Amino acid sequence: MIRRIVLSSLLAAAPLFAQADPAADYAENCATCHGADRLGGTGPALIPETLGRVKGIDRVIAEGRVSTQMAGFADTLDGTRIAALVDYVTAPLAQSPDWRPDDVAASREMNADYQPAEAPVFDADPMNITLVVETGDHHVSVLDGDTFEVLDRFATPFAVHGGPKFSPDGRFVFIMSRDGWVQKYDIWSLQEVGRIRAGLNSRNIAISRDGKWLAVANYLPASLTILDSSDLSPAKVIDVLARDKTPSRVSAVYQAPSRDSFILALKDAPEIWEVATSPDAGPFHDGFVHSYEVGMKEALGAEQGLFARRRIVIDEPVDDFFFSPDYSELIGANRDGNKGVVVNLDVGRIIAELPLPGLPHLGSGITWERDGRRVMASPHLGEGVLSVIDMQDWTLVKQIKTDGPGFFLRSHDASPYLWADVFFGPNRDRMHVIDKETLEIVRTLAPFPGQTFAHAEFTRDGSHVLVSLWEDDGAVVVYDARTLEEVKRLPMRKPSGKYNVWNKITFEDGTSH
Ligand code: DHE
Repeated sequence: MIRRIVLSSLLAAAPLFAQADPAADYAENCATCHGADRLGGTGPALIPETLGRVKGIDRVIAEGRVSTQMAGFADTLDGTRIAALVDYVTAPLAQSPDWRPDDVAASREMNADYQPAEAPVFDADPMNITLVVETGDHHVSVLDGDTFEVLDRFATPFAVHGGPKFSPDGRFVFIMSRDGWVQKYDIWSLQEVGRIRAGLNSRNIAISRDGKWLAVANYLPASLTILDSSDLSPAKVIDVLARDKTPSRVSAVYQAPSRDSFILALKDAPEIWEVATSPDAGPFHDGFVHSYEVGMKEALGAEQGLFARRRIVIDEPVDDFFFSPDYSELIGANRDGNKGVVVNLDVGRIIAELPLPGLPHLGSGITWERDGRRVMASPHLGEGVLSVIDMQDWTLVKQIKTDGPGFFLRSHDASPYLWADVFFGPNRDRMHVIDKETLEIVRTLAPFPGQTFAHAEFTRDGSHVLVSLWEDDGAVVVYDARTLEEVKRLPMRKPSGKYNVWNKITFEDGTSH
C-alpha cells in the first residue's frame, strides 16, 4: 500500500518522459555513503556481488530503510530515475573490483570510546548470553539467557551472514557481514571494539583454537583474509589459487580445533585447503603428511609453519562441510550435485560417498549418540527431508519426511529432541520437534500462520529453546524445551540466527559450528 502511494505520487509529480542519468544521480545522492566506486563506505557496496540477494531495491531507494542511515529519495527522484538507478547499481563494474591487503588494513576502524571492563558490567551469567542477529535493521540483541532480558542492542554492518564466532573464553564475539566487514564486540563491556573490511563479498568467518586468529572466507576477491583477533589487524591475505593457478572463491571456512587448523571449501576448484593456525599444527609435519603428498610436496603446495597451507585434491568442488567430532573426517557436498563425499583429512582423500540428493545443507548439520552409535542429521535445501547418517559406516539411517525443505537444525545434549524448521514453501510457518531416538516428528509448532518461523537455539543448560519469527515485525519466541510450551515472546526486527555463548565455545553437539 505504502509503495503504491509513493509511486503514484511520484508519477504525478514527475515529467512524463523524465530523462534519467543514473551516473549523475548516483554521484549526487549515493556516493557519499556507498562510495564513488560503489564499493561501499558507511553504507554497503552497491555491486551485483553484494546486492544479488537483496529484494525490492527500488523500494529501498524510494522509502529508505527503517532504523538505518539509508534515507528515502522519493521526494527527489521519480520512478523512472529510481528504476535507472536500480539498473545502475546492479550492473557489473567495468573492472572487477580489487581489495588488496593495503585496502584491508586501511579500512580498520577502532572504537575510540571503547573501555574494556574488568568484569561483566551486568549480573547475568556471561556464559549463558545469547546473541540474536536482527537482519531487519542490522542489529544484534544481547540476551540474558536466564531471564531473557535484552542487555544491549548494537548496530552491525550490513547483512550479517553465518554464525558469529566467540573467543574461546566467551568474552568477545566477531560478526561478519556479506559485504566483508568483520566487527569485534566485547560482551563483558557491552561495547564495540572495532571493525575492519576483510573483503568485498564474504561468506563466513572462523576463529582459531587458541582464539588468536580469525579467518574470513571471501568470494571477492578470491582470498582468505587472516586477522589478528586482538586488534583486527590483518596478519595475512592468501590469494586462493587452484593448482592450475586459476583463482577460486572460498565458499566457507571452518575451525578444526583438534587439528589447530582452518579448513576451507573452494567454490571453483576441486580442492579442500587446510591452513595451520599454529606453527606446530599436526598435518603439516613431515611425518604426518600422507604418502600421497610425499615427494609431491612442491607440486601440491604442502608447507610448514604458521598459516602453512595444505591442499587435498578431490573430484568436484564442495560448497558446504560437516565434520566428525574428532575432525578427522569431513562430509562435503556441492549445491548442484546429489551426493556427498566423506574425506579423511589425515590421509587426504575421499573414503566414502553418501546418497544426499536435494541440496543438503551440511553447514547446519548436527550430531548425537543414538543406540550407542554416532549419527548426524542434515536438512536439504531442495527437498522436504532430513537425512540421518550413521557416522561409523556412513550408511543412511533414515530420511525423515518434513513439511518442506528446511534450513536449520538444533539440539542440545540435555534434550531428547531436535528442532527442524521448514524454511521454504507454503509451510514455512512450521517448526518440527523430532525425537532423537525414534526419528519421528513428535510435535509441529506453528504459532504464526503464514509467517516464517525458523532457526532454533538452546540455552546453556538446554532447558529452553529460542525460535525466530523471521519477519520484519518479528519476535524471538522462548519455549520450555521439555514441555514444548511457549514461555515468552520478545519483539525483534526480522531475527535470524541466535547463538548461545556456552553452546558455541564448548562445541555442543547439537549446534552447528
Ligand atoms: Fe547461510 C550459516 C551458506 C543462504 C542464514 N550459511 C551458513 C554457513 C554457510 C552458509 C556455509 C555456515 C557458516 C558459519 O556459520 O560459519 N547460506 C549459505 C549458502 O550457500 C546460501 C544457501 C546461499 C547464499 O547466498 O549464501 C545461504 N543463509 C542463507 C540465507 O538466505 C539465510 C537464510 C539468510 C541470510 O541472512 O542470508 C542464511 N546462514 C544463515 C544463518 C547461518 C548461516 C543464520 C548461521 C546458522 C547457525 O546457526 O550457525
